[in-house]
Amino acid sequence: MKGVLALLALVAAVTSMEDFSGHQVLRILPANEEQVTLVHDLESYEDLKLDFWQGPSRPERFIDIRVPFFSLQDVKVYLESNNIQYSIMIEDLQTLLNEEKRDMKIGRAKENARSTDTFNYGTYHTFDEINTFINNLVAENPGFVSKIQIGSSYQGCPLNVLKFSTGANRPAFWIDTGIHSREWVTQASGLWFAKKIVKDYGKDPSLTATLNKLDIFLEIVTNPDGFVYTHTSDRMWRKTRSPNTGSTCIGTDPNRNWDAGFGGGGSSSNPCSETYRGRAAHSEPEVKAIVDFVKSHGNIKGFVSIHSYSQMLLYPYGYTTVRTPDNAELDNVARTAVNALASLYGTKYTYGTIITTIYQASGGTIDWTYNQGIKYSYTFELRDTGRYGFVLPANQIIPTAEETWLALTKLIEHTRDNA
Ligand code: BHK
Ligand code: ZN
Repeated sequence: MKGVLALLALVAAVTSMEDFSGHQVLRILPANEEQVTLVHDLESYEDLKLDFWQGPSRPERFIDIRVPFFSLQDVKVYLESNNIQYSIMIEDLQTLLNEEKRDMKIGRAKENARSTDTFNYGTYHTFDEINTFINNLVAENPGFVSKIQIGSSYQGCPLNVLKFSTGANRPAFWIDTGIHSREWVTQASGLWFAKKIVKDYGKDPSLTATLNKLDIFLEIVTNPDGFVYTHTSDRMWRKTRSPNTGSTCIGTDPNRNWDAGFGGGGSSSNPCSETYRGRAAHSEPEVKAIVDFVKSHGNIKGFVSIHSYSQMLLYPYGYTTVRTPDNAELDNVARTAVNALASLYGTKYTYGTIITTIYQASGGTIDWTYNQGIKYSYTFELRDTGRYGFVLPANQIIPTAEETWLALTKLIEHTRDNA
């Protein structure tokens, strides 16, 4: 009986994963304001179950939308009858996800997760595997690396932050990855950064100088509930997993939940939207934990929040077109950083303010940190530019982390030398 139940539970677990067979990702290129509006109107047809991977758009700027199989004909007819240009970026999303799953199995077979030396950085990992990695890294580097729990997620997962420190009470640099759970290359890069810091300290003169002046904080799984959900139920989950009163839709966009232009343009009041801002600023425990940590620390000088995809390096603001008083400096540092990034594999990044480079977004992380006085506040959008989007093949994890580290290093060095 027990065996039968276990088997049933297993079957249920296996079959509860969302199936994306026949789902396509379309890249749409509106030619003018009228077409932009027409594309955005698609969002109001909730029955189509569209998932805007990138957007909103503006004329001549593409927008990527995941379209379920059952809506494909309707959407394509709509676009064609309105003469809106589009192309198919991903023919069948499930095919990519099957490859991803297979690569994870191969990747796991190729690692010994008992040590961070034999850990496989070139594969995707689960929340449990990442927590084991964190514990191992701390155990291997006593007196240098520690784990701080800054809070708990809505579902009670620990919000773990790695602290790299060689002395007491230093000013600090913060890095977070995975605040949007489906952006898997970011958490994977975070793991690589953690090991890179440990390997280079005492060997690389610049990082050594940095850690003799600054502490580094790194939150790898910033949205654990969402992350677990991407592994168990829906690979394309972006938001938190907190319920919303009066709606059956789950989750808040943790990058619209901060108290910086909260509720403004580029955020939604609809709990079913992927950019739902939440019932109030800092309503999400995952956000509130960072807010409390930043405030109580009181001496964070640089803050980088890492997303994917689009290959961009962004700085404030996202909620307003008003330039910050530090615009020229932030722009110069961004240029230096993206040039360093490109020097390794030629990967091209654009850079600029959030609102001019990507789109208006209110309640975003780095607008809040900047307004708190953290001048060097940046957001990355890592690889790629849309060929694979959120399903970046695992063989790109290490190259992505390596090149991003070069840019991150520029941001950290500038913070070290100027803050
Ligand atoms: C980045 C920083 C601040 C505000 C918006 C963004 C763009 C980001 C978003 O929240 O809409 C795009 C995204 O998730 C894909 O990483
Ligand atoms: Zn994101």
